[in-house]
Amino acid sequence: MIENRLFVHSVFVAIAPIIVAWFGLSVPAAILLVLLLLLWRWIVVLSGFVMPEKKPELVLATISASHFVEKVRWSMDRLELDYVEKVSGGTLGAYFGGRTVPQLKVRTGSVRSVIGNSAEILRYLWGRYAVEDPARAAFLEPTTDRVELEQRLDRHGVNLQIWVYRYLLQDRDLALHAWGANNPATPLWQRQALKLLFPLLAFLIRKSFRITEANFARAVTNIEALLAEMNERLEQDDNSLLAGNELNYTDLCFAAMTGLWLMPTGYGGGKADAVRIERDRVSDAMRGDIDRWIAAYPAAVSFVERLYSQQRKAPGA
Ligand SMILES: N[C@@H](CCC(=O)N[C@@H](CS)C(=O)NCC(=O)O)C(=O)O
Repeated sequence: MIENRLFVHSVFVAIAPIIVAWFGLSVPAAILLVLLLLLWRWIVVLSGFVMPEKKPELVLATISASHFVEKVRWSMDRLELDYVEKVSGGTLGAYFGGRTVPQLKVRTGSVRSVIGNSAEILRYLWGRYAVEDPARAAFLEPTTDRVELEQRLDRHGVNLQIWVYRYLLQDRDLALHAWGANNPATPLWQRQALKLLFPLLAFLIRKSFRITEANFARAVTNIEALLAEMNERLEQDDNSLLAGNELNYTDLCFAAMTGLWLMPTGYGGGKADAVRIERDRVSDAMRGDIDRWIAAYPAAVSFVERLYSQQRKAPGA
C-alpha cells in the first residue's frame, strides 16, 4: 500500500549522487544523506501500517487491447466483481517496468498482493470465489483437461502476438492506436511517450518476440493448426471446446484470443472500444489472413461470435 511513497523515495535515491556532486559534499555529509534516506524509507514502511494508502480492493493493470487481459477481464466481469481497471500504454510497462499485463492487485487490509500471468490470476479468482460464490465461479474450476487446454491456448496467444506485430509494426499509426495512444483512458504522458519512443519500442518488440519472416511463418502454421483443431471440436459439440463440459474459462480464453483478429462486437466488454483494430483499417495482407481464417474455420468463428453476443456482458449490465 506504499507504492507511491516508495516511488517518491526511489526518485530521491536516484538523484542523491547528483546532490552530492552538485554541492561538493564531504564524505561525512554524504554518509549523513544516506542515513537520512534509509530513515525516510523506514518511515515509509511504517506509514503503510499506520496510514495505509486508500486503494480499491481489486485493481486490474491492463493495456486495453490485450487478448491476455481480455481473458482475465471477461472472467472478472462474469464473476460480477467490483474492480478498477488501470490502463497503461502498450509495451511501456513491460520494457520500463519489467511487468506484463494482466496484473491483478488485491488489497487485504494493509497488505497488497500482486499477481501476474493470466493463468495464475484465474487460479486466484477460482480459489477465492469458489468459496464465496460457488455457482458463479464454477466456470473457473481448473480441471486437468482445462489447465492443459489453457496452456495450449496461451501459447496460441503468443503466436498471435508474433502474427499481429509482424503487421502492426509496419503501420506506425495503427500500432500506436492499438497501444492506446488515442485512448483517453491511457495517461496523457504515456500517450506522448508512445509516440516519441515508437522506433525504440518497435525494435524491442521485434527482438523480444523474434519477429522474423521464418518465425512469422511458423506462428501462422501453429495458429492455423490450433484453429483447425478447435473448429473440428466445435463441429462435434458447440457447447464447449472440451466435449461434455459446461461453458468454462477455456472457452472464454479461446474467444478472447480469437477476438484479437476477429474483433467481434463486444470485445473487451466496453473497455477496448477505443483501441479496436478494425478490419477495414488493416493492410491487405493482414486482412487476407483474417478473411482466410473466417472462411476456413466457420464453427470456431460462429462460436466466438455467439459467446461475445450472448455471454460477454459489460460490467454492471
Ligand atoms: N503469460 C502472460 C502473457 C501476457 C502478455 O504477453 N501480455 C502482453 C500484452 S498481450 C504484455 O504484457 N505486453 C507488455 C505491455 O504491453 O506492457 C499472461 O498470461 O498474462
